[in-house]
Amino acid sequence: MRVFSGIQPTGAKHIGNYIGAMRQYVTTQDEGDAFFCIVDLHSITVDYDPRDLHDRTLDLAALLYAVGLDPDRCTLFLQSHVTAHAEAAWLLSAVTGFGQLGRMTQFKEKGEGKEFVSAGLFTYPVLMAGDILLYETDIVPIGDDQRQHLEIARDIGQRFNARYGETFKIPRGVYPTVGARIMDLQEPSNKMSTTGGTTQGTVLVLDEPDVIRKKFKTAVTDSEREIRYAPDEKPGVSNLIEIMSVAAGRPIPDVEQAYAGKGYGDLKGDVGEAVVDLFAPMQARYKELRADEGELRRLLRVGAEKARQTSAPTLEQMYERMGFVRP
Ligand code: AQP
Repeated sequence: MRVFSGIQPTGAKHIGNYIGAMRQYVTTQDEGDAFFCIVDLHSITVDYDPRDLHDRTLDLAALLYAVGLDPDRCTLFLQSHVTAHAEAAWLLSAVTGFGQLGRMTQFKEKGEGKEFVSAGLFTYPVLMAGDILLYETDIVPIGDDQRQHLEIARDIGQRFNARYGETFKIPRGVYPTVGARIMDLQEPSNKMSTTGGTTQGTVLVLDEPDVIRKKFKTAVTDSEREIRYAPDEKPGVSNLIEIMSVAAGRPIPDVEQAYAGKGYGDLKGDVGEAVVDLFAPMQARYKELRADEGELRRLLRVGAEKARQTSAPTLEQMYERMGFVRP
């Protein structure tokens, strides 16, 4: 079984990225032949700083190894190291509807009120479709916010197959049963987000322990003061229960039961501690790995070579089926 997922190197990664995506990467690397891609080409679709992109890319590689990706059990690589991704995006744009791209929620949200909206922000899902389809992917572990993009990737693959003949395997998304959409601690009706969230409501994987504790202590809940899991009615408390469930490795009903009759302060304090304990070993490994940039670059070169070999036959087939004269 082939696994593929991508993650952007812009911005510091938060607990939503960890719970929705990275945690699933770690488990799926043992369930199949797994490819994880640091999607640096996607990061230039919104305003960004080139120096920042450069450093964050290496930061993210170190972080992914630190949370448990093993270079012997999966392939981690940079999207820009494998030119097939950019080529596939152009070819797939021939079978992507302009109207469908315009309906993407992320495009609308990220473009709203901006003076400059790049064409790349609009065509982003085409690049993402290529990322996934090139690898004959069976499953894509992602958070809930990527559902719409995965759907369009499937549509694009199906349209290509119908127009040019069976070429792509049509992948399915895999979402965590708990924590597929972690919410901002300060604005619990919005998802925790790199670009759209509050600083105090966004818990970073690399935040200092005291910063993590404080962010949880000041989390917004509600006035009812009853600890109960009901995401629609009580988004703040339910979000804390989900995070506790993942961080402590306990099912949601267990967490609910453990806090029955207790106050919000107890829950907030304990979730903070559980997250500090969860991230502490990852933070220590991150520091070690990030210090050896030569080794990080070497591992990424090995990953890119494997990704090139795996994606090349699919790209070649695309060119041939589309009628291009090959060299
Ligand atoms: N709040 C979240 N809860 C659960 N999963 C989440 N993911 C993102 N936010 C949450 C998942 O993380 C993976 C990598 O995301 P990304 O950084 O590559 O891109 P993104 O989705 O754009 O990240 P953000 O933080 O959500 O940034 P904004 O809001 O600025 O776009 C994906 O699998 C995603 O589902």
